[in-house]
Order: sequence, then C-alpha cells, then structure tokens
Amino acid sequence: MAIGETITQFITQEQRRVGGTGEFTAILNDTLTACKQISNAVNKGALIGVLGGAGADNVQGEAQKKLDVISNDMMIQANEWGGHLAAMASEEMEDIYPIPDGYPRGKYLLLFDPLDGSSNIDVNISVGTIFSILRCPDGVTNPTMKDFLQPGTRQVCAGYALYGPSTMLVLTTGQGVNGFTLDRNIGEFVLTHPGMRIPEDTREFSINASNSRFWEAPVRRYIDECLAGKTGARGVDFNMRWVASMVAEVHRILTRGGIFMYPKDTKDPKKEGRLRLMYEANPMSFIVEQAGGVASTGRARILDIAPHDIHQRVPVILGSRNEVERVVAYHREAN
Ligand code: AFP
Repeated sequence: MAIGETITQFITQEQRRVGGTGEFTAILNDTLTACKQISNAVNKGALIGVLGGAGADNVQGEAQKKLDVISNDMMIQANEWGGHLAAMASEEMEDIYPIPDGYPRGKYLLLFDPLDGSSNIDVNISVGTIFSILRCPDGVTNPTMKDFLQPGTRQVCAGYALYGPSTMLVLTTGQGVNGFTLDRNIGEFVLTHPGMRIPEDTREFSINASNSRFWEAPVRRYIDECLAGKTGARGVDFNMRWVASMVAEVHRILTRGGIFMYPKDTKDPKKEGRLRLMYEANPMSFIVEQAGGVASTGRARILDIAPHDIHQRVPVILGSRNEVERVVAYHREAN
C-alpha cells in the first residue's frame, strides 16, 4: 500500500492478499463509479439544474431533493447489472430492490444512503454517500427484507464518499481505514490517507444543540461540562462544530478527532433516534471502530444491535475513544 496508488490497484491487491474471487472487488468498482457520477452532479449543481426539491417525500417522511433521487438512481444503475449483488436497500426506497430479472444475481447485499446531509445541497455545503456491504445468507437467491437484518458486525465492507472541496472515498474491509482523493484529471481515486486513526482524546464535540431540551440527563451532563470549559469539572475548554452532514462530521473526526452525537431524545417519542442504523450508523461505526474509535448508542455497541427494520433509527455517539467512553459511563451511572 503506497501513497499515490489508485483505488483499483489497492482493492485488487487486497483481493489477492485474501484470495478473493474478484466478486467483491467488482461491486466496489461499480459503487465507486456511482460515487464519481454523483460527485460530478453535485459539483455541477445549478449549472445542470439539479438543485432544489423533488416535490415528494421519502419513506422517512422527509422532503426529497432532486439530487437525492438522482443519486439513488445512479447507485442503482451502476450496481444492478454486475452479477454480484442479490439485492439493494436505500434510504430513498421503502422496500428492498431485488436485482431485476435479466441480470444475474450474486451473493452480496448493498445498502446505502445515496446523498447524506442533503439539506445542505442548496447551500453548497459538503454532502456524501454512505454504503455498507453484507453477504446474502447462504442458499438465499431471492432475498427479502429479513435477509438484510444482520448486525453491523457482519459487514464485509463499509465506506463513504465525501463531496467537499475535494471528493474523497474512505473505506474499510475490516483491515483498518484508508482514504482516497478523486483526481478528476485521471478519473481515479488515489490513496492519500493510508491507515487513518482517530486520536483517543479530543476537545471538540458535535451535536445539534437546538434539541437540548429533549436530551436525557447523561448527555446534558456531558455537554454542560464541555460548555463550562476551564471553569467546570473538566478544567479545559472545548470547541463545537455542527455541519448537519454526518459524512462531513465523521470525516473531520477521522482526520483530527472529536465526538459526534445524535443521542436518544424525547423530541418524537415514536423514534428511537434520528439516524438510520443500516445505512448510516452501522457503516460509520465500522469505519470508526476500525480507526480506533468507539461507536455506541450510549447503552450498547452500535455494531451489536440486532436490527428489526431496514429503516430503523438509533441513537449515535461516536468518535474519540476516551470521550465516547465517558458519555457511555455517564449513561451507566444514570441507570
Ligand atoms: P439529511 O440527509 O436528511 O439532510 O439528514 C442528515 C442527517 O441524517 C445526518 O447526516 C446529520 O448528522 C443529521 O441528519 C442532521 O440532523 P439535523 O437536521 O437535526 O441537524
């Protein structure tokens, strides 16, 4: 693994190292193609008329942006033909998407949030694509929703593309985390951030503070201590960031440390959390753990959750080890 090698070289070498058949490499290549197409559309924005609302709500009841729909179509089209997937699931589709008749079916399942943070699109702030790959259960050729309901520990790969000042692709297959930057001149992602590690300590937190009146006591205690800074129990000043785009927040944490929280709250008692387990929390938790960080609901390790629905929501607290463990300890003490 050398800085400057292309992602194609990188994953092909990985495939040889583990004695893979190339199926998984092919899926990744197709997903990368979709990410490059989405990057291009996001980058052109108003020039090609893709900003603004699509005029419909998604399964979550959230207003879809044009680019949500376009990105979802790009992910489907780039991935449905290859012959290595059995089905896909997306934030933008209520039901799973079995590989249509006419294409061969393979042994993997792909889940994705095609454009995370899409409330940021129209204001030209970073957005991203998150994806997770699972194996289809043995013997299943016609998967249903229940075949997707595997805990995050079963992911064979997770990654995200960040469409920011540069387009980056961050990937784990369970052997650490590597970051690649899109070189638009050659159309390839190039290894620029090998072996990404999250510092264990941080003085930077991210939370949507407008929800503070709905937080539980342990979260309120932690944030109050951060806000009190040098004059409080922690004796140090903290900094705060909130982009409202989880991909951007996680990327910042992978780069310089930090803690990100979208905790359980009482804003809408019907919802277990804000973020989606299968295509947001699980892939990001896999990446964060592989980079030496921790990802928890406050009460349980996210990757251990046994899912009951592909669109299920969970509380998320992730990032630098010592701060996440502190918040988890506050939850334990409160219980
Ligand atoms: P959208 O994709 O609907 O914009 O949601 C983004 C997101 O799932 C996640 O990326 C952010 O961290 C979080 O929601 C932002 O939530 P708030 O709107 O409450 O700040």
